Amino acid sequence: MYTQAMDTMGKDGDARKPVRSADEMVQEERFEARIAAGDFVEPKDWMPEHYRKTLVRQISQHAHSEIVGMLPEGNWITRAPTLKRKAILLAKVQDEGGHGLYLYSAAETLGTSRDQMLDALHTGKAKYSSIFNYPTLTWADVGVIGWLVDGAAIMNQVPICRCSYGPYARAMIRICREESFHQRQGYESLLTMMEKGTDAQRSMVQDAVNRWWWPSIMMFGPPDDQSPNSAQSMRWGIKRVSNDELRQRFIDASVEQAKLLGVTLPDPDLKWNAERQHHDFGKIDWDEFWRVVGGNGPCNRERLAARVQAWEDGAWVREAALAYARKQEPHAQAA
Ligand code: BYC
Repeated sequence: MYTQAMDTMGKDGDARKPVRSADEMVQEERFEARIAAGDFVEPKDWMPEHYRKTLVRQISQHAHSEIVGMLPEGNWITRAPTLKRKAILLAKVQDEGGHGLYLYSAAETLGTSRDQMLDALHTGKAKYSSIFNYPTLTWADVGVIGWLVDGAAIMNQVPICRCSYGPYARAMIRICREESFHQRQGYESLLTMMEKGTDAQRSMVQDAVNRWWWPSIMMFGPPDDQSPNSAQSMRWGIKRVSNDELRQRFIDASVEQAKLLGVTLPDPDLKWNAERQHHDFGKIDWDEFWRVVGGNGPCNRERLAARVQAWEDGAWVREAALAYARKQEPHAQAA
């Protein structure tokens, strides 16, 4: 996500903003009209450079989140309590890998190679979701990730199925279907522990909820008035619903689910506001959020080191695939 370069591109008052030709201005007007009409933009269509860069930033960050997101839960595959839970968890973690691949492919259609995106991740230039920098301490964390983290992901991602960029929107349709299964399996696993488990298991669930609640509501990003990318992304139909509105919808839905589950959400200020027809909630610790986004969360170093190690361990696979492709080339040309 080459963050600074992208933040400054094409903003008003930027001395480096290129002077637009008459042709470009016409193309830009046509582009804006298509966005206003709700048309999808496709890879070969003309698009403003800042639109392209915003998409590469968001889609690659999203892809990185999926593959880094495999790590906290992957940590529990060998320790799942039953064969059924192990099979479910294996399938879920594999799905996340698949989501990463659809998203890298969607970002590649914008002209950035997968190697460039992965290099940005491995060198710490690219962001990925803050949530995956927290540790999974007990088996209940796996259920809570399904319920809250995948639940937050769905809330954020369903509107992206209507994103103005076609390949991203289409990738999100399949991803959302799979995320829905992920959320249900998490909730069902927690419900089983709450209804049929021991007191120790019930307190394990409550402890996991206490640790994941605040990081989950931070996933939606900074408040709207401190979100530098929101206004333009909303105008371009990349984002359809604002960070704060999605966060509020998620909180409202989670309160009801927590009641059914029999757990307490760790926020003494959480209460129904009849006038707003929404739940009020306590102050979010944005210092913690920015610390984690800035690389100083509990597991940032461990997560990045695991991804770099996986990349290095996979070098022989990439070399073998390239050697095989080179070997096949003369046959392909002859055919
Ligand atoms: N963590 O202007 P803003 C999953 C950054 S995968 C880290 O509001 P934007 C799952 C933001 O990038 C879930 N950074 O930005 C996988 C920006 O910095 P840059 C991932 C964050 O883009 C496996 C700066 O803060 N979902 O669910 O308009 C297992 C200012 O923010 C975060 C997606 O990626 C964060 N939480 O809005 C289980 C969805 N929030 O880039 C589950 C797609 C903000 O300017 N992405 N930042 O340097 C989006 O919807 C939007 O990019 C966001 C942020 C709402 C996340």
